[in-house]
Amino acid sequence: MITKEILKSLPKGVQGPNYDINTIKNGILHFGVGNFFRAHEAFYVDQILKDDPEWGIVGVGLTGSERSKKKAEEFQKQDCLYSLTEVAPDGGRSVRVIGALRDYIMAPEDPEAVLKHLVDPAIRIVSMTITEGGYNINETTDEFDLDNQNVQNDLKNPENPSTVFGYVVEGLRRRREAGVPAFTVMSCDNLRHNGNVAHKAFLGYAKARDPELAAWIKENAAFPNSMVDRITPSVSQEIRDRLDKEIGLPDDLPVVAEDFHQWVLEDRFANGRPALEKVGVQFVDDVTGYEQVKVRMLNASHIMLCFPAVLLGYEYVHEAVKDADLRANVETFLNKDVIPTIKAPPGVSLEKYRDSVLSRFSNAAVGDQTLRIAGDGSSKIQVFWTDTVRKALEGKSDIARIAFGMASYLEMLRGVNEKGDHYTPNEPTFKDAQWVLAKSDDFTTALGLPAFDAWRDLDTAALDQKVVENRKIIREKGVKAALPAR
Ligand code: CS2
Repeated sequence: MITKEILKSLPKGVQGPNYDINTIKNGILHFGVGNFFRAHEAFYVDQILKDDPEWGIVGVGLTGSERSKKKAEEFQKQDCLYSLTEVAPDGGRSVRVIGALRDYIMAPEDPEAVLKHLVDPAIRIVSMTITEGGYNINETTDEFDLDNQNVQNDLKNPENPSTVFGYVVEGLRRRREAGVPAFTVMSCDNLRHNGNVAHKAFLGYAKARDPELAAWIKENAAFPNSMVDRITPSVSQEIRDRLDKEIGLPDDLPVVAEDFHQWVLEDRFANGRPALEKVGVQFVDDVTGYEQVKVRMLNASHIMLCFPAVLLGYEYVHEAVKDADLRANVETFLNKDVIPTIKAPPGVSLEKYRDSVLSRFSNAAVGDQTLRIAGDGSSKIQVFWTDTVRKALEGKSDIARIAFGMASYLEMLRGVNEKGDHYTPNEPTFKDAQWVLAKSDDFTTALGLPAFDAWRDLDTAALDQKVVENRKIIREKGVKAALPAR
């Protein structure tokens, strides 16, 4: 267990906070304290606290599951401290203890504690990593989904919320009433225009609650777009134990990440911000080009690689990218389907970006899991592939690789690989109805899944037929037999 005490005698080679954690004040509240947030936003903020101790972070977990309870206890026990191990492709690593997270609240246990922070004038940014599918946008209408049961519950009982939308809007209502300036809502999810999506979601909820409040939020809060990047795998008990042993730091909450990290952020804050430019965050007027490159190249090829990789029985991403056939398929996908339809931001070479992505996937020390990448495929396909699929359907590229990717995804959802091993596919947005479609024996039925809704206004007959053909080949002859010609 890491504690404040241990900071005084960290093992050799482990860097501790270069500031006194007892002097840090909280200026950010963050929803969704996952590994990515801990290796990314908290890592950046940690480096500015010495000069600017006003920006400590209060973390909030929204679920009340047993797992979340355990995590909350671990955070409390460790004074919210944890180690971040950054690993380079050559195996070199550096370890630091991050102190930026200064408090952790499990929202269902103490909703008022969250609201108290949200109304505190010292909290000037509310950030979030709530996943690509977490913004409750209806795929068909492209609007905030007011029919969602949890949203309905919050609208009926707005002063005692349970969703992120309910919390943020109630916090802003109380600020308005108390004459406290609004905060910035900063989405750090891998979405195109994540700030605009957040704006749509929070304003959608606010309008349904009280149009006047919505107008005040629109006028006073800010929703900057950002591009966030750092590969951060899941950490198993086995990895925890290994890290403890190798580093000599007993940590119940370690995070591992690649050495690469990038954050491009629009400089549109309502109520001040930390001087993140001092620690490498790129502030730009318009993040669109950067997001497009990141999401359509890195994230899109991650799932193009990992859906078939799971079927082939590869556990790790670096193993999958070593498979010459899978790698070639991803390269062709990038070269023929993606790069020709992307406009690179000034100074960015898409060819170099492609090579760096493939080399990052090869980083064996990261040990990233194919099942982590394949998880929540439904939301990821919509966000990462839609533009590319639409271009293909408009005749700008071949549908072969997309069809293979879709077929691999659907076959992957069956939960059994080519070696006959079973695994549990993770689709957090699926209800029973989606699982019924996914598990149907009929190869066409699953084409009705929401993952593919975003291009249904176009003529998809040829694509759908190809997906069905690919599924048959995968089922009868295996994934490799279905790989498109290069
Ligand atoms: C991955 C991302 O989950 C995924 O599909 O592509 O988690 C990826 O590792 C990060 O976006 C890297 O920044």
